[in-house]
Amino acid sequence: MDGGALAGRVVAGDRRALAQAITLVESTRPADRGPALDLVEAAAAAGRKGLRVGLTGTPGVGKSSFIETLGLMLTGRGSRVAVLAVDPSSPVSGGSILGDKTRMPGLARDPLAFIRPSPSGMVPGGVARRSREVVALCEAAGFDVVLIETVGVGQGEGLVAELSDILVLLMAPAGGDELQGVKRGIMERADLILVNKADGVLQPVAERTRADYAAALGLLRRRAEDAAGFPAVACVSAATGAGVGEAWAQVEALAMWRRDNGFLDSRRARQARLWFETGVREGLVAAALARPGLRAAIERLGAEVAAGQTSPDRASLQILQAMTGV
Ligand SMILES: Nc1nc2c(ncn2[C@@H]2O[C@H](COP(=O)(O)OP(=O)(O)OP(=O)(O)O)[C@@H](O)[C@H]2O)c(=O)[nH]1
Ligand SMILES: [Mg+2]
Repeated sequence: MDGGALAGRVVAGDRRALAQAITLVESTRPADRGPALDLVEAAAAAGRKGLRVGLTGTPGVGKSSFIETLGLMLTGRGSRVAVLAVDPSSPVSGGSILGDKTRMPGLARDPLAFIRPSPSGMVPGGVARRSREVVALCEAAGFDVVLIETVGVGQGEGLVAELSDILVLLMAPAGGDELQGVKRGIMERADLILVNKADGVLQPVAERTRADYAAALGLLRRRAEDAAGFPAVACVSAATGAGVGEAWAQVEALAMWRRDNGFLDSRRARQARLWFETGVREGLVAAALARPGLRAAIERLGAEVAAGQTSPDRASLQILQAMTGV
């Protein structure tokens, strides 16, 4: 396939071409990699930039519902919205429900929106690296906002942080004890924490949860790329739409501040470098493991280590010496 020609159709706004382009980028066939790289580079030459917003949170917290409500609000204003799902956790389970269109019935029918569910059957690192290319394709296709949904478990949140300009963490209303369970890492990376389901009987709980998080955030060190007042925390309801407009206003305010202060560019530059290094590292490991006999040697030494016949350090040194010849 001619990646350059496909890029032209993507940039011209051809949705079928975009879907095809994403399929090419997500392909695991080695022969597709060259055309995919041509495609991504040609598309990037259009120089279009959208706002990349990552959304993470535990399963069932309401990420898809929030995207539906927010997305419809944005398309209602004339913005073009792409929704991507990144699921680095389940190459084994196959199909993912992330980004399931049934959770976004309005957006799925909206001509200004484009929804791409999570690809299945890819290696964890591969999913995220390709997702970065998919985000870039959506921008080249003229989407003003790219919303990236990922489950906030395992590696998901760290990866989505490296895909997005702004990271939003959705939380459920919870009592004080459950608050302790929040992983510090994600609290430190989130730009905006939204306590979802602030409606009905859960509203007072949500408000208390918000106050708890606000207090916890106050203890965190501010990063250079945080505007005054960020990271911020607020209550929303994806179900009623309460607070969603205000939350988006905060996202936009932070994005504008970051843009004006050079942090959007520096953040993307840092991410590009990180993906490069990750690509090299993963490629080296894959190439090394493809060497004849190496996997078998690892298996054999692994069994010896487990049986206490040799130490883990001596065994790994043996493998490395065999590989590098020193
Ligand atoms: N009361 C209330 N329920 C909500 C709200 N948002 C989502 N829900 C419900 O929570 C459940 C999970 O919503 P989803 O949007 O699928 O959650 P998710 O985080 O995308 O879930 P996964 O993709 O499985 O990780 C559904 O039953 C929603 O109807 C809200 O604002 N208020
Ligand atoms: Mg979902």
